[in-house]
Amino acid sequence: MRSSIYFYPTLKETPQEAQIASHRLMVRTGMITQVTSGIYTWLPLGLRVLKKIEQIVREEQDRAGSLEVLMPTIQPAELWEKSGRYHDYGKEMLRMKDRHEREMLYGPTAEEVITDIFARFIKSYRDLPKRFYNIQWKFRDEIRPRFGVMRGREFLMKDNYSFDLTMEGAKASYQAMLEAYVRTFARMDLTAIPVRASSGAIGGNLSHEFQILADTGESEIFYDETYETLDVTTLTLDRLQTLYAAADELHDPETCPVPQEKLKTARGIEVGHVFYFGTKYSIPLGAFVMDSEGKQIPVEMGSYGIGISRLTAAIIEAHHDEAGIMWPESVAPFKVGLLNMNVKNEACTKLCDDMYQKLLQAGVEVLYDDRDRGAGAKFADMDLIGLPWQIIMGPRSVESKQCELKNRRTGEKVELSLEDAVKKMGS
Ligand code: P5A
Repeated sequence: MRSSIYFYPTLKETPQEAQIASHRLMVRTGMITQVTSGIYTWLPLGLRVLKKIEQIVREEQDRAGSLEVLMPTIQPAELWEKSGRYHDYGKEMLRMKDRHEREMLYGPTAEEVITDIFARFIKSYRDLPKRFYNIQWKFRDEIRPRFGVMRGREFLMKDNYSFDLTMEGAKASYQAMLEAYVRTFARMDLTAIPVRASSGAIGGNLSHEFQILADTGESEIFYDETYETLDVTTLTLDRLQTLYAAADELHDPETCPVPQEKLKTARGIEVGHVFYFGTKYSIPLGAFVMDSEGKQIPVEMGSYGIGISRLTAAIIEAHHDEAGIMWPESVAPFKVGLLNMNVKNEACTKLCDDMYQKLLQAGVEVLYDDRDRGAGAKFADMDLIGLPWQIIMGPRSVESKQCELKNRRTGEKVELSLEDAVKKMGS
């Protein structure tokens, strides 16, 4: 992509309304722009990141044996009356009426919709287990939307729903999702620790939040120091049950089993939340299957969320410095920025144009800064938007056929031939 035709309105100044680094950087790089409180437009650069995160989440959900569906954003109140949540959900739910005066809502989550689908199509234990997931916009009329997309009113969520015949089966589904989550966050260079949580409006008695440790996190978490040496990649639900880590609302200093000197406290960003709630929705919504003896059994369910739009901000909280963002390669909007330091020099521009074509041919995602701007502004912009690599070329490259390759994270710079730079970026 050529910068001259792209759209990423970068800002030098810190926007006043933004209190945390990720919000400031998302606004300053032109990734998002607010439409109204808690509601944003994703501009081209931000959308590329959102799509990459979404794709990683999707791949790991598929790998864990889940089936993707796309449920609507608008739901009928009727389904929520059946589950009993329509009145309980209160002001967080955005309610509306259609032209026939039927009560509708913008879905804050989709337990009712998916359970109703299950009830209509699946009748036998032979069809279990089943896991369906959905990547769709949700709306919650939060009292205090803040920190940009970190706590929005409209936000993108991955929500998975598991259906099993028995409680053991449901626990296996829960375990499969724990594993999928650890893999998902690791692919984004994030360490998210699962902590016990209350299940709030979703319900049930077993629930974990995945928290990324960050000073700007909204939740306070308390955990046993052994957590810090834990290998989360081999974490099982049983092991998790024996360890103490709790979010603020569940932590009671009186009953906490961890001695004071071993108890750590930190702030965290909740990027995922998993729940086991048994038959809370299957009974009222009629999701029963016939077991091997012909008996009608209500299915055992769980639901598993990931805040996809929140993750863009959480990744920035974990990966930035004073100059800007430092994207992990897996979610970077482009892998490399190509900087033409003198667009007025015809030979230099021709060489850069060729380099751009070669990078594209090698399948490299490249943002080519071909704008007529000063060197300082170009460097600052490229550091700000934080692509993992920068290839810097100027009139000297015409003679030498060399460029400078800079690693955004380490700041390390090497001189190498144009050919080698293409090879390195393409591999
Ligand atoms: C699990 C999937 C649920 O809604 N039902 C379906 C369950 N869980 S949850 O914890 O309420 O939300 C799941 C994740 O969504 C993100 N999230 C938000 N992101 C941005 N702005 C918000 N206002 C917001 N609310 C929730 C979080 O990452 C949360 O873990």
